[in-house]
This record gives sequence, structure tokens and C-alpha cells, in this order.
Amino acid sequence: MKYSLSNKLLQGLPLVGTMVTLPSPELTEILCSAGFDWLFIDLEHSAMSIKDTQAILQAAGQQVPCVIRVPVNDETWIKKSLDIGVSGIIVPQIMSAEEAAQAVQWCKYPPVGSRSVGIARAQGYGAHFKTYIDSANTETTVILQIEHINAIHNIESIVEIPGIDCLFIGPYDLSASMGKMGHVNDPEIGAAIAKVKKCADSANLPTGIFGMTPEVVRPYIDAGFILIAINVDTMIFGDAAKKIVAASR
Ligand code: 3PY
Ligand code: MG
Repeated sequence: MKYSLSNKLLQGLPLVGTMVTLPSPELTEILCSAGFDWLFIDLEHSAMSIKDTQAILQAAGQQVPCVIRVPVNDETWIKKSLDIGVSGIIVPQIMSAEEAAQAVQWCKYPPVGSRSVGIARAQGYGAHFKTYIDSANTETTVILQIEHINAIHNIESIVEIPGIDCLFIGPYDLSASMGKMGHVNDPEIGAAIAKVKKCADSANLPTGIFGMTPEVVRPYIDAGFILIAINVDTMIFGDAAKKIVAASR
């Protein structure tokens, strides 16, 4: 697969993406030409359907790898997302090794996992069936979100689960679970994130993180986080619109 994100992650260089929440193929084309290295398509908090998401993937084509964040750690969401032909899956709110193993299992075809075999866009509507099923287990990027204090407590066992390609920090949910909602720069949150990084490093697992601005994520890039998501399409557009209005008053 030309657009494999797993291969890019293995190179160890920072990959900068942004969050897509609007069902607009045109906006996706604009984000692809802006130069992002990957797109984080969010089905957890957006109003997008699987059909909307397929149109986004069609717009991105082979230009930029897209990853879908499923709403919940769930077999149906994972298989439907994979079958529309995405580079990887982000599973939110992983709290334990058992949950991590379950997510990986749903992302992989047998004998490694239990993903159901179908024919859809991912398999070239049948035309690339064999090529796809032969490569999907290694080419599909499995990203698990660490974003709850329970996950921090269980991080040593989570990193041991085979088949995880990246651990991605959700600083907002993490801060909420620690009674400090939105205080993503709080030292206690920083210490929890540092613990994840240390354990991930010892297991040779790449790490990623979300932040609202390049300045917020800079220290994490410097610390070796490589899968970086900055800002959300709606806010990028809203901020640009506000600047025009302010500058013309
Ligand atoms: C969070 O900060 O909770 C996120 O999920 C961002 O990706
Ligand atoms: Mg979150």
C-alpha cells in the first residue's frame, strides 16, 4: 500500500496532521494540498457517517494517509472503518491490556485477529482482494489512545500487547480523568504523559499526541513524540475567519 502510515512511523520522523470533523471532500483536498503528513478523521466527536468518511478518503486518495478514530472500542465500527480503505485506526479510551488486545484483535484478519473478511473499497471492490488481505495485517496502523488515569496505571502491561503500532495521548480526556479538565500543561498531566513515553520507549513503541497549537506540541516533538495532530478543521477555519473580520474593522 503506497500510503502506508506504518512505514512512515517506522522512519521515526515527526508526522504532522490535523483533525478532520467536517464531511467535506473539498476541505479534505485543501488540507492535503496544505502539506499535512496525515489526517486524523474523527468519528468519535463529529457528526460524520461512514459514508461521509468514505467520501473523505476518496478525496484524499493516495496523497495523504488517513486514520479514522472510531467512536468507541467496538468491532463493528472498526471493521466498517477498515473496509472503506483507511490507513489506520485510532481507538479511544484504552484503559487496560485486555482492552488493548481486544482492539488489536478486531483490526487484524485471522489467524492474528478476528477481523471479518468482506469486499468493499479497501479490497478494490474485489479487484485487489488478494493483495489487500495479504498485506492488511502489517500495513494497517493500529493506534491506541492513552487518555485516562486508569490507562496510566496500567501502562506497563498495555505496552506489552503485540500488534500496537503507536500510543497516542489525548491530553484533554487525560486531564479530565485527573480532575484537571483542560489544564493540559499541568505538571501532573506532564508527569503522566512522561510515564507513557518512558514505557513506550522501553517497548520500542512510537508515541503521538494531540495539541491545539504548534507551540503546545513542540516540547513533545522535541521529546520524541512522532505522530502529531494539531488543531481541528473547524477551529482552523473559524480562527482564519475571525482574523479577516478583525483586520478589516
Ligand atoms: C483528547 O485530548 O482527549 C483527545 O482525544 C485528542 O485527540
Ligand atoms: Mg479524547
